[in-house]
Amino acid sequence: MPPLIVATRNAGKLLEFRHLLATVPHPIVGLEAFPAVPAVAETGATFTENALIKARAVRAVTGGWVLADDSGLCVDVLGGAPGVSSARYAGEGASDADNMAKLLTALQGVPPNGRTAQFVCVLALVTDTDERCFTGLCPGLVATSARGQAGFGYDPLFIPEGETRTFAEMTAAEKARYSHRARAARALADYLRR
Ligand code: ITT
Repeated sequence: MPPLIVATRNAGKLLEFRHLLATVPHPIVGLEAFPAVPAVAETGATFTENALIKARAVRAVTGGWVLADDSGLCVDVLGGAPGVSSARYAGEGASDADNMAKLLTALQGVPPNGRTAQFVCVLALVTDTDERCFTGLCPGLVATSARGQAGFGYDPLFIPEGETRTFAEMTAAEKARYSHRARAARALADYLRR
């Protein structure tokens, strides 16, 4: 089985993929094995467009089977922001802490029941013969302050539906019961096993 090259520079995502795709019949390889791969500009207007842009760019350099993830947090009262701009919500090169601080400020005064949001993950798989996307969604609420140390990105602020803890207060296996990435990865894994 050809290796699956995971086209991400986000260490938190790569760690989750190693866990979520542990049973697929392909070795999982990160971008550290391909230093020639340049940074890719995410110029698309949707998660699907950006996932395909990243996967195609890495396939053009590596020639291998490539999996790319575009994901983000869409907050209802903010009209879906930060959405596809989640990684750079507080500006180019912003840290997770900067992005969370901006989100908390944007939601100042919004009561808990008005803080509905969903995490979205689109996975693009590009192979010799195929281009295919898999989507996963996770509804929940944005907390009023950051809680927990685990995970990455907005995890300390996101409480998935049916829980009282944030993603950052969960183990990787607990987060995978709910997460947008786990849902998309399950659809991908089913496809790869077929
Ligand atoms: P790559 O493009 O290299 O994969 P990135 O971090 O720039 O890395 P995205 O453009 O897809 O990735 O941005 C997604 C952002 O959304 C990410 O930086 C997080 O801030 C947030 N995000 C996505 N999934 C998340 C998750 O499971 N938990 C917390 N935050 C998440």
